[in-house]
Amino acid sequence: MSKASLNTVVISGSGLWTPEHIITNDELVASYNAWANAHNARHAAAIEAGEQEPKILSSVEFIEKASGIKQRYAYIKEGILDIDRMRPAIPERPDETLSDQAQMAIHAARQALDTAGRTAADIDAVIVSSAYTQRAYPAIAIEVQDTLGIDGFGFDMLVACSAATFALHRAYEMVAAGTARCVLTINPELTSPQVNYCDRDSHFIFGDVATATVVERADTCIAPHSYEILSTRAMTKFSSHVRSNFGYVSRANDVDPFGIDKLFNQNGRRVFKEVCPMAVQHMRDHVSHHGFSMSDIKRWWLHQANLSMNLLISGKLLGREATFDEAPIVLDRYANTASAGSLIAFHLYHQDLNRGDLGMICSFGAGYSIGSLVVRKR
Ligand code: CO8
Repeated sequence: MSKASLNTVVISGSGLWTPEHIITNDELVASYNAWANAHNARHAAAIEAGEQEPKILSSVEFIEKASGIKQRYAYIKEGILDIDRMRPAIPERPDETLSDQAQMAIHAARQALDTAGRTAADIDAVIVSSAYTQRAYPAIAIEVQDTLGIDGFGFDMLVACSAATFALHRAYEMVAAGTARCVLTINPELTSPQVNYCDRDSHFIFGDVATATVVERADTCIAPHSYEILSTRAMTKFSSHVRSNFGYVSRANDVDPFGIDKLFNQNGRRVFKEVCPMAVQHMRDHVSHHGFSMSDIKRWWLHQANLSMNLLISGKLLGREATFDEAPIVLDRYANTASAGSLIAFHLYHQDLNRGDLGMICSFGAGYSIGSLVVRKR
């Protein structure tokens, strides 16, 4: 979009809802190992006969070293560590009750509205964007819109780990073009129902959280901390190396809609190798497009999937190791929260920047997909 005839657009508020339940690596590994031992005992004869591979045990040391993750939050902890269940026990809610994701979304949305100094009356559109939505329709966004008393319209969108930045792109375009004055984007990342807690390679990766962002015209902004969006950029490149086949067609396929391939699964090594260079190139090009150098960027609010991934990417961008101040890390506490990671980092670490400071918000993940925004503190 040419900026000539467009409104100047800012991020004026952000919100973060953190579930009250924590699962530490110790707890998770103890549960997985107890499950694996019980599985191996149950299948001892087949394992002994060489007809089946035994389940190998998980380790806290591996998880922390390979990922940097020390704990994760769970929307509902009950059931996840139960070796006879290995998934959260989330009761189905009646249609008259707020859905789980709408409830998560509303906490974060209210905080984002407060920090922007905005009320429901100021919002023209609500976008709920995340790696999954718990139902197809009515849209979670419309439920949130109704609960908060917002006029206008709402819709849901899915772009896996880039859902939050891609939603900010849509919000930016609407506000820039004048089709909305103020847009609320929300990312209720309820990942735990899709984690295969019986898979040693991925049982530790994800956590639940919700983030929200208010995007509005610069000339209406009254927030004490706001960031002009200088530009947005997106790219996608098809890959099956991060995949979930969960979907409504399973019923017609006559297959188990909750089978192993329907849950999150990945070739983590391949993803690491393929996504890191793409993300570096993407951000380098985006920053350079403005005539800025990488050292002009005061803060990199990066996707939070893996600590080594973030250190590698920020190191390649800066030509040296980035400090916490330059590229804050939240995944030790939050784990990978799908699309919310970069916005958790933004929410927790943005108020200390000075007027004129430049920042980059960038997410990368399944699809593959990469979304970024270059922003400047006002
Ligand atoms: N405990 C002990 N050892 C283990 C474990 C474990 N839990 N798991 C694996 N190992 C072993 C392996 O067997 C292997 O052993 P060996 O060398 O003998 O073969 C060794 O440890 C090394 O294994 P890996 O090569 O797999 O380990 P890595 O160092 O590559 O680390 C990671 C694995 C952490 C998965 C890493 O590759 C990674 O983080 N990659 C990036 C992944 C990524 O960013 N993916 C994007 C996912 S997010 C996304 O886009 C999806 C959005 C949807 C969200 C939905 C949520 C449900």
